[in-house]
Amino acid sequence: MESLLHCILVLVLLIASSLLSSPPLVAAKLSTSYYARSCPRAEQIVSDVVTTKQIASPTTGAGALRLFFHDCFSGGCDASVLISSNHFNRAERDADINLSLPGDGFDVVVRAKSALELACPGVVSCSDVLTLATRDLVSMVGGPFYPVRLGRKDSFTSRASSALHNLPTANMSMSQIINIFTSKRFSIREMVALTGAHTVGFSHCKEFASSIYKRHNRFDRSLNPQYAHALQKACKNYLRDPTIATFNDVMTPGKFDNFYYKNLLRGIGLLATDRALVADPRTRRFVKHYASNQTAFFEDFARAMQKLSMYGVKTGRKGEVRRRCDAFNNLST
Ligand code: HEM
Ligand SMILES: *[C@@H]1O[C@H](CO)[C@@H](O)[C@H](O)[C@H]1NC(C)=O
Ligand SMILES: *[C@@H]1O[C@H](CO)[C@@H](O)[C@H](O)[C@H]1NC(C)=O
Ligand SMILES: CC(=O)N[C@H]1CO[C@H](CO)[C@@H](O)[C@@H]1O
Repeated sequence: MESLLHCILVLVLLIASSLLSSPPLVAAKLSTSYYARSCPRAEQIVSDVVTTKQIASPTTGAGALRLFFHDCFSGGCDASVLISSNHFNRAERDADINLSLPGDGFDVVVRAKSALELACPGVVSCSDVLTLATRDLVSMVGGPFYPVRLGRKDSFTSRASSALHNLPTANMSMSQIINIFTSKRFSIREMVALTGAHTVGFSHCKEFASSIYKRHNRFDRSLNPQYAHALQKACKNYLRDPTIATFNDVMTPGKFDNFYYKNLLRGIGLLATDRALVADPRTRRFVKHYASNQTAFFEDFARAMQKLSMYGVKTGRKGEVRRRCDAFNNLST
């Protein structure tokens, strides 16, 4: 009798603790060995394709990382961002905010998926491909390697409006950005760590042009004047040529490291929202922490990416394994 009570107590505690840890039910269904039987070489296949692609096109890593963030934040990591628009539906990737998402990020997913379809047709979801490709690319450009759980299903929907409501933009206030993250249960610290992704990749001039010219005869106080001059030069013709873009991290543009934070402390943050991370007392201490200790940044970034990769994940009948990443299996939906 006593042992039965004990068992029940343990069971209740187990259930309670699984409910408290987030996100409990979905996390239980995903696992690092999800494809161990159905497609044992899945991770290797993705890794091979990603390596070849990144060597040929070094902008791939940043492109995929941003794509992954956008996919997860607009309605969960479910490959909804990969769907092409048609006559009936404006898909997520065609929301205005997505216009600048670079082709290489999409391309690496399509290539990895094609290779997987040859080895194990219809088995590995596009959302898992994007998750794995992003993880591999981050470590390939110098960032931390972290294990990811697999078994995501791909979405049945993709709507442009979802991206517009869920993604941060460079003209938002720090309070608005914090709200976006905390409403999805990401802490301020996790937000600062994830935004360290801006240690790689590019931004187009229109995303920061409004702050690089003098107003009332002086520069924005958060911006290093020499840096502002260099940006003015780089962006001189951006209205005529909107494809002009500059590095997010001018010091080590292609390397995943903590120079993004070091730069911020010296007034060489590119986007207004990057510089606001130093100006705002809610975020400044995390910037200083990561600027002074890359290991601390990598640990927090890896943990936050694992959490991001579980956000809004669909399992079971809530999704499908798409045959092509840019289209639903049932084309009439
Ligand atoms: C905190 C709020 C954030 C804002 C306001 C923001 C905004 C932006 C903007 C405006 C660009 C330039 C896009 C372009 O001109 O093409 C950009 C680039 C980028 N963002 Fe963010 N971002 C944020 C957070 C994040 C997070 C959390 C990640 C990933 C975990 C991320 C990853 C990237 C990457 C990798 C690029 C470079 C893309 C490329 O080179 O193709 N960003 N971001
Ligand atoms: C803020 O930026 C977004 C995307 O870059 C743009 O669509 C929007 O019009 C901007 N909003 C304001 C108020 O400038
Ligand atoms: C840097 O951070 C790591 C991980 O949090 C920690 O173990 C290490 O002691 C820190 N190093 C310094 C010099 O503070
Ligand atoms: C990368 C990508 O898919 N860009 C698309 C964004 O939206 C425009 C217009 O809707 C498309 O032409 C692009 O291909």
